[in-house]
Amino acid sequence: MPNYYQPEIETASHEQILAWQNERLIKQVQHVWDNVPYYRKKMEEKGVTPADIKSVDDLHKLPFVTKADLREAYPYGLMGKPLKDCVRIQSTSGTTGKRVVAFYTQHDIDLWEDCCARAIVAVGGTKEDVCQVSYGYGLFTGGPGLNGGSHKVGCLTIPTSSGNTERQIMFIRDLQSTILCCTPSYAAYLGETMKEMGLTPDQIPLKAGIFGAEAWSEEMRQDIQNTLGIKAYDIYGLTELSGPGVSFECSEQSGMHINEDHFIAEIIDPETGEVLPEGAKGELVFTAITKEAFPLLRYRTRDICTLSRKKCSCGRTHVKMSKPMGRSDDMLIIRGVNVFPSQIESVLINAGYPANYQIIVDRANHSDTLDVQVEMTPEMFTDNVGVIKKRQSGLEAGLRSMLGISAHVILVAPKSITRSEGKAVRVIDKRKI
Ligand code: DLL
Repeated sequence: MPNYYQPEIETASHEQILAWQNERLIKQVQHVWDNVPYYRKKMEEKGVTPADIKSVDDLHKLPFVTKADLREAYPYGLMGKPLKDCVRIQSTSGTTGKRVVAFYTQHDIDLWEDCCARAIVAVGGTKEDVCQVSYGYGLFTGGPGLNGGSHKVGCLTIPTSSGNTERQIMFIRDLQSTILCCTPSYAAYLGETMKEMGLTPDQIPLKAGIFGAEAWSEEMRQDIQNTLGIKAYDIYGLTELSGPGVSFECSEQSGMHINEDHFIAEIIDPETGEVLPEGAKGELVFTAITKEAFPLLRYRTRDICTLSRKKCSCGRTHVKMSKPMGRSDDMLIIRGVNVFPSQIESVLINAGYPANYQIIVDRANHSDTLDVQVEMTPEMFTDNVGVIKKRQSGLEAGLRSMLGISAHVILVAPKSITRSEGKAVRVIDKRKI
């Protein structure tokens, strides 16, 4: 028997979902027109008024909102409610430029936590479970979002936040945590530390993990599942739209159901802005149809993925998005070739290396250079130069066939690449400096 948090919504017919979307979109466009002068101006510039939006079919008439708009309108310019009606802000972890600050009414928080509760129930969570939330708390949405969802499900919630890895493991064992929520790179690090402590998967009570906030490959999923002895599920979201729980994986573990009663998804060509048909790869765009305080319409996420309406064995009817294959602004162009960090990760993990790597792009003699530093596992560690050279050239051949360009691989000692407790830093592009 599959588990749903809100069965009547999660398994609603496509017609019902469309009816909700149409009704909420019309209302939301009017709300934004009346209360967000910044976006109203954009609509006026495009010659659109609320009267032109009669259903989801008219969505394409609306202007996009981009990160540049968020920066320009920072901090209050895109708010749909007066500050006195807001109860919380969250903010992105962005390191360049102005941070995104998102506002929430109590109602917004309530709906966001429902989305996170759906994700927890989808991995088998019930009030019998102990849910350890090891995403960062504070301005980052990971901790607060999953914390709220876990409360709604009625799990015993352990708000460890990230960091202090040995204490995390102590709580997992002493308090018998069954569900772990953190970034996939931190989950991998926890697994590595447990192994070093001599713990085997059967000594760890965890059964499921809800991992997101950064891209991770199928290979990394297998790795985490094996070391922790759990099922590892993906969860996606972004601060601009609430946080985690915009979409989540179910028992099929093949793509994430988008909560379509709250978010309308489109895939566009990132170059032209043209809406692409189902199944095409492109940039994900979201329209938030229930948010009050920060009601973004047609927000360009920069995440590249595909959508699928194929029937899902879990019984959920909401459209599924693939794992993001990268961000259009994360994509590296090296010697004219498009390279996504996830492609490099697949090659490394397929060859038996851990997901501890760093990609360093630079420029020498007017040509781009691509170095990939990869950690050896303790088992493969050796100081035999011949063996290391052979392994490096093996990986270089694998990367050349995956990427179509050559890369220089440097194998480094175990544990020499700094571990992340939140989102991992995978790419250092020195060309921009
Ligand atoms: O990362 C929200 C979140 C927290 C999601 C915890 C899942 C779990 P931001 O910091 O605003 O919000 O970053 C949003 O992170 O546009 C994607 O590029 C990336 N991202 C989020 N989830 C995934 C995922 C949170 N499952 C940005 N796979 C998004 C790949 C992801 N990338």
